[in-house]
Amino acid sequence: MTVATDILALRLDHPENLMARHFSADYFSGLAKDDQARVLKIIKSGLDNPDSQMGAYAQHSVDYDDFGPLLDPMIRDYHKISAGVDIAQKHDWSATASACSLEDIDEALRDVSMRVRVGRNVASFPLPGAMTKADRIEFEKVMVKAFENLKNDADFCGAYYSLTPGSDFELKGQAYQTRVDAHQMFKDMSGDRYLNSGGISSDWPYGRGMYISAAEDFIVWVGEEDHLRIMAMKRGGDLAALFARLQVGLEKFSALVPAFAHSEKYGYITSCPTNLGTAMRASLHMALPNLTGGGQDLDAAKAAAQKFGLSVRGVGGEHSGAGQGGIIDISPSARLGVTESEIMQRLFDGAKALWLLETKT
Ligand code: DAR
Repeated sequence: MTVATDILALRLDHPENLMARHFSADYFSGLAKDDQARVLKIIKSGLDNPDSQMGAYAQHSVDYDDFGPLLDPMIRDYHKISAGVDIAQKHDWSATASACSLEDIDEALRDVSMRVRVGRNVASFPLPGAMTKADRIEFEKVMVKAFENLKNDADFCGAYYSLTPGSDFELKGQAYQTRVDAHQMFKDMSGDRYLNSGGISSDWPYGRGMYISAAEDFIVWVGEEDHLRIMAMKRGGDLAALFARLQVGLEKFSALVPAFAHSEKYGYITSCPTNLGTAMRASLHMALPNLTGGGQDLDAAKAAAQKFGLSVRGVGGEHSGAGQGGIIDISPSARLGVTESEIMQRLFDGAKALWLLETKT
């Protein structure tokens, strides 16, 4: 059996696997041997895990340009951008200057859990899937230097916790688990079969850690699916304040670290093509007991949310179920071809539409 025949079979059994859907045996066979080897690493996750949605993780920032005939159709399919439309990612945070509060929808939404994160990868390092253990340790050292500076900032002072065994900042055992349970630290990546196949969880837990502000409302993950996941979280309803917190923290942190991988076309370069563009995921938790059948039926909420460009997941992250009382995590699906301000507005509009559905049900 060849890769091409394996993928053809995969395409028939798993039509949702975008890598299998768009893989071209002719294109692949026309590549030089070393490029074929690079492509096999990029698509390994989709081959090993037939139930993949995208089925590929870039290994180097240049992969998106070097293997455009393979990756661009997958990216367009996922992000719903047709073949004839130019992709030219723009960035705009200006909406954070205007009021945008969930309380304007309903008083009952004045105290919800909100989070917004962006992925970033430093251009001078391989993407996480291709990093060696030495790369991961070196990368963390570069970030620790930046955090030493951030600690001196009145608004973002905090502490760094490392998962690297023997680190001066080592976080382990129950202290680690407490941070995971609080949704502040990421869980053990070595249990994720997709990330394992993509090389992203290699050398776990070396080179991994998190910076958290004293107020515990600004966090930087080091060494997760992207080099960095930079996030702000708040309880309340003030989406503009949440986004502004991230915007300022991101500006300050970005000034302390080497340049991020970015392209005119795809915006911020990420491991997973699903995160390209803004690389932003903005979400909030809403109790929708009617729409979720008391938390038993996430699919019903997913179907309702999809109409408003929202994706739904459980409150425990990707692949988790609804929480107590039908609490779910809602988030605008679009990352590429929309700006940061448009994502904030879509989250507000989507939350309003779902809330109206929930309260009239
Ligand atoms: N499991 C991979 C990733 C899908 C999107 N989620 C990310 N990137 N965390 C798949 O291709 O299904």
